[in-house]
Amino acid sequence: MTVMTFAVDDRHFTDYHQLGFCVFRGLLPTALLRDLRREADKGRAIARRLAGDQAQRLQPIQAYPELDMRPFDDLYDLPALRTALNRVLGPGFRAPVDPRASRDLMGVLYEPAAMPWATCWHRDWRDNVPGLQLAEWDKLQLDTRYFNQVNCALYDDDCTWVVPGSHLRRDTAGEMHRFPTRPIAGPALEGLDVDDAERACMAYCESMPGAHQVHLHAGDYLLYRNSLWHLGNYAPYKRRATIHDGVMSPEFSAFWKAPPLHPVREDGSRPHENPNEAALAALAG
Ligand SMILES: O=C(O)CCC(=O)C(=O)O
Ligand SMILES: [Fe+2]
Repeated sequence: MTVMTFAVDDRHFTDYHQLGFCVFRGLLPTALLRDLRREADKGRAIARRLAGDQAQRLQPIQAYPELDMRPFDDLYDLPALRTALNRVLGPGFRAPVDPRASRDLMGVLYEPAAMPWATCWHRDWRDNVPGLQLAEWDKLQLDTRYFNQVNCALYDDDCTWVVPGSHLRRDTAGEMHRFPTRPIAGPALEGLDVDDAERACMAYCESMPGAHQVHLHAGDYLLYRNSLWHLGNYAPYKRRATIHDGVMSPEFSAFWKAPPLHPVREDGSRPHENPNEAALAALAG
């Protein structure tokens, strides 16, 4: 049996624009998958040495000379990937997409060694960068030169959950009521053993209206808008090595390097805006 080779089509374009994500199924050739696994598995040991048992990422990988960057560069140079990114993102970028423009960001996501864990539900930047000027994020939410993120799975990966279509709109009443305050609370795991923590994380994932679990197979490439509601849910027994990257335009690179933050206050913090303060007050009547 030969492995099917990936080719982009209209479905990827419509999924990305309508749902906020699309999957390039089986993008990685087997030889490249093998080389990437070898380097990513070395990276897991480095991440745990540096950050302990609960380490969940190593980023940027180019900062670790022990890792051979060649397979990661081979991924960037895959003709099928360039073609696909340009088909899906090219019109919005108004210029050819340069996959390597994110080389200084590319990382790898790993499973924690000891305890289950889930990130909070969030839209990146808006909810997880305290101090961001949300009016600026609002202006860019629909601009496809910004907020493009990648999870490329080297092992089967069902950690990522999304709310399809949420990248196109503001929060629904159900979403606002589920997470009325900032910072957004993650699952309550304090004092739980490994099994209870796993169940609590899953209940948290499912508690979001419209939540959808993304299932990636080894070699799949997920392109998504990190402006949609999403999270990562991790169990120690689910081996994970997923390349985590952006697709950077010059505009998004500039935003990343100097995000629009509120000025620092006297106490050294920046105001963490609640995007729904006015809407929640209006709903409460
Ligand atoms: O682990 C994942 O797939 C998602 C991670 C994530 O959302 C984040 O790091 O902001
Ligand atoms: Fe995120």
